[in-house]
Amino acid sequence: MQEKLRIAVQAKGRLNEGSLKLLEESGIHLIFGSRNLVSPAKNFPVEVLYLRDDDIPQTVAYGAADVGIVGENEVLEKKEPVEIIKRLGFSRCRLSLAVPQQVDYTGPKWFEGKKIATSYPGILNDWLEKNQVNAEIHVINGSVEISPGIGLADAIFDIVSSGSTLVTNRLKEVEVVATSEAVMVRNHSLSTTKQAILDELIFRLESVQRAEGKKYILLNAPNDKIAEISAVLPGMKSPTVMPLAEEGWSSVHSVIDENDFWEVIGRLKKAGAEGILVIPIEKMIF
Ligand code: PRT
Ligand code: ZN
Repeated sequence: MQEKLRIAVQAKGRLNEGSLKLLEESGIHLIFGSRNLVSPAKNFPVEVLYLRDDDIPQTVAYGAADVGIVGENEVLEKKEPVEIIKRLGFSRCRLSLAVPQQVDYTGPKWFEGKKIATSYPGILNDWLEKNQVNAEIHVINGSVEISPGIGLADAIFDIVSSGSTLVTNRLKEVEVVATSEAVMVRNHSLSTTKQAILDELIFRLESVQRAEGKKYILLNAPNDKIAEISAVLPGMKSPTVMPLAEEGWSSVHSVIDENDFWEVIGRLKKAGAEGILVIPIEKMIF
């Protein structure tokens, strides 16, 4: 039987959907059984192992999985010897210290002698040491944000995304200690076969990532305007220009960035472009 690359993903929670979507977009179609712990893929030598996110760094470090998709915060916290090979751009958040809104925060020294509730004692401890602050770390799993309100702690150190949980609990963010996003981690020693599968997987992921935020644009233009229009279109190389059946007109194709989209469209119209079509791009391979 052919060797398979085993990928650990979160079984359920915030990372699950993004992780599976990324694999799907990379052409890895999983076969889901009922209550299966492992899903093989239909057409690619990988299998997916479902775990709690907290267990992913260790599972990859010990080699029970070869690769994992996990929040960077868990990698930072667990300090397992895994290597981050790709930043995946979803589940972005930050790890911050927050204090009750009425506190007059003066800087890191405010935390001296205080009690801080968190599920991330390792990262917090590093920050306290770096800032030479002695504080008491109170480890709790879940509902960290309610601790100051019920008198369990003076402050919290937790994940913040929109910030609304802090507001609801009358807390304010005072220090951003780390930022995080979903990352792909790998075990240090993979067999040659597994390494080759991983290389192919990374190649596919990069093709998908490259296409994100990019649009394919087609437009018609009179031949004497093509130079001006081409100057507006950055594209991958120079735009593709093809003659139309109608004499003196061409069709121009290129790739544009979604961020510059409306500005580019405006300039193209001004330069004489007509019949502009914009199409999503699934993958980009150079
Ligand atoms: O069961 P398992 O252990 O696998 O899951 P879990 O409950 O530990 O993790 P889960 O699914 O909640 O989160 C998985 C990962 O998503 C985290 O490790 C982060 O990398 C990332 N992530 C991104 C977040 C958030 N955004 C987030 N907002 N994880 C948690 N939150 C929570 C946070 O703890 C706080 O309670 O949401 C609240 C804050 O959100 P805002 O938007 O109100 O600021
Ligand atoms: Zn967890």
